[in-house]
Amino acid sequence: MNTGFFGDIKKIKYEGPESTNPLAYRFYNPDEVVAGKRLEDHLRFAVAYWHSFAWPGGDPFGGQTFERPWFGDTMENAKLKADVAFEMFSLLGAPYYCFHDADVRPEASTFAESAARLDEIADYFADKQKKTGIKLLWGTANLFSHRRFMSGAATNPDPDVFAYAAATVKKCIDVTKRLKGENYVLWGGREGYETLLNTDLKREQEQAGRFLSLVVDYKHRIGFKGTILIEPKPQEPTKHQYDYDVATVYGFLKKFGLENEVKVNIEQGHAILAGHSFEHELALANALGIFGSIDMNRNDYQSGWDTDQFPNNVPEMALAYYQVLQAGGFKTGGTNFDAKLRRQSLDPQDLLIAHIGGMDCCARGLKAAARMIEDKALSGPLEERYAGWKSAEGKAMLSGKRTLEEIAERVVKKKIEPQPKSGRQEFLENVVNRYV
Ligand code: XUL
Ligand code: CO
Repeated sequence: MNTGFFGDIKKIKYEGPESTNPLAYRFYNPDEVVAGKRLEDHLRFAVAYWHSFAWPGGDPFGGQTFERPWFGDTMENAKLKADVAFEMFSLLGAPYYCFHDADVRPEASTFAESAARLDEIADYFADKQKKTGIKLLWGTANLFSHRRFMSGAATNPDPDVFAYAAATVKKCIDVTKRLKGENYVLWGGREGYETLLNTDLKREQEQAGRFLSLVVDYKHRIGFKGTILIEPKPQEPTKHQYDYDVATVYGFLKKFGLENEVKVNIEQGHAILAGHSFEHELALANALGIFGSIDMNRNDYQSGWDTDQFPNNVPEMALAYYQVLQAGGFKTGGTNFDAKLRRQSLDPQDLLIAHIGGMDCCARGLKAAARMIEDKALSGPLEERYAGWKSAEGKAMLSGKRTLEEIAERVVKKKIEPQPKSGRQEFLENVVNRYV
């Protein structure tokens, strides 16, 4: 059944860089082979259910701007929403989608009834996945919108909330597994605090560690093969969030012995809020062995909150996908558009155009990154910069074969006086600009 929401728009096709058709891809040709792999298999695009289908267009100063025929709290609404969602995934040729429980079914008055509704929608999704070939990149639980979670989910002072959150995550992992989801995400929107005056920070960290251990343990017990991902974010909604950035998450995973079990889902906008560049977070996750997936959006660089805009900056994307490719590309992860329209973008077409632009921008970035790698445009100069470490003495110092005294003795004996060398930053920036 066609809902007619997108009128007579046909499946979006690749028309090449010269096309002026706003409903066509100019750079994303899913079948194009780049660095030995189809673009579709490199990028693994996913549409985020919440922004495109559940968000009403509100901001802190005003409510709903979007009028959607599925807005409302009934299961009929939820099914219409699913119909339109899968229509959009198909029109875009997006191979994946992602959702929270709260995005897809109306909340009921009891936990059991809410869970039954989620099952009913999961059946509906399973059927649509089978018919369209569209897959679930990840599932997750919304443990931050309802007022019961206002003081945290796993890190709540009330153990009943911890239990309720645990039951919710169990249910959402079950549903994710049933829908063959390739990952399960935990974003701790309320796992943090507003003021230390009412917060036992040490206890809350222990609660978060216990919660994650329970989740990992459950995943293995039911044989869920997907990756568990934590999504770092420094603040918003809570002032201080425990999963601040990649480095903080890694420290947390180490403390609880989970660094080989859990990876990170890195969001561009969250990196910016943490005072990092996206590529910094990606490079660090790769260096620490916890790179998993990305949430693709861009933040406004001036406003200081999470604006979740569709990406449109090719040089930024090139540097980001450079890191993704350096990490060996996505395994179970992918590129999830955790991005929303501006609240004045009312038309159904706007939803398509936003994703088309984002997908094109990512494709351009990835292609530029692949060319930089092929030409060793950055890795060549990098290798040269560290070449001294290939010397016998460099290797001996690094592998622990020299004591501090021996190193000091050699500096005196060999009269070592290091000569500074240019870091060539401007040269390298110009090199990147040749590719984008
Ligand atoms: C919030 C955010 C979430 C997570 C999933 O900033 O990014 O949508 O991606 O809960
Ligand atoms: Co996100």
